[in-house]
Amino acid sequence: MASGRSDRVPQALKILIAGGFGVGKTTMVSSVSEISPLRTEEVLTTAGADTDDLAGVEGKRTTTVAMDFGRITIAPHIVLYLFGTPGQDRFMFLWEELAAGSLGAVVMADTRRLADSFNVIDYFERRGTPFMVAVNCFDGVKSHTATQVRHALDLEQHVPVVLCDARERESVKEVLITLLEYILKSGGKPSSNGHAPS
Ligand SMILES: Nc1nc2c(ncn2[C@@H]2O[C@H](COP(=O)(O)OP(=O)(O)O)[C@@H](O)[C@H]2O)c(=O)[nH]1
Ligand SMILES: [Mg+2]
Repeated sequence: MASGRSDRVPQALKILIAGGFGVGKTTMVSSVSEISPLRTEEVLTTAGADTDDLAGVEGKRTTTVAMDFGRITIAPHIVLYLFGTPGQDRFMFLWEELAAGSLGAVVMADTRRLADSFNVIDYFERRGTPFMVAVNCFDGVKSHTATQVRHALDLEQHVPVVLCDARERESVKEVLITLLEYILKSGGKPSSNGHAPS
């Protein structure tokens, strides 16, 4: 019953927006947030040139060093707090703090650099956090189908895979609704390390 279902869901839900470097996480949080997104971007410097692979995102001038934060009211009684994670592996030590109390995660993927998603997917699988994959179609080019991406990433059948445009608010809302429905199906419990959503 719909009313019973909403009773079980906390009003403020913490969602992670994760994925490799330059995949569109900051863009996604910015395009959907009702508040000015908190960003912690730093200008990319030559010092990071060996570590930060810019192939495919040559126009990228900044990088997220701690997190992006945004908020969206997705239904009258459901507010999502979005936490974008830093993309580079060297910041993964921050993830446990970010993941605390989260209900689920969107793993963004770029089909030109799909291998960048493996670590992230592995992290959520090990943690038992419900996640979905959102393929950011740069410039609207749907070069692969969701089914192809599912196979390439070796995802289980129940993991939602959708194509999206991180710059489009409606597209991002669809992604978040897909994740929310998936979380509800999976039981909707906050991530396991004892922190409540804040
Ligand atoms: N053309 C195009 N550019 C995009 C799209 N999404 C992100 N970008 C650009 O790609 C770069 C990386 O995006 P960003 O959100 O910073 O990636 P992040 O490292 O995952 O936070 C930025 O220069 C964005 O403006 C898209 O859908 N199409
Ligand atoms: Mg970013």
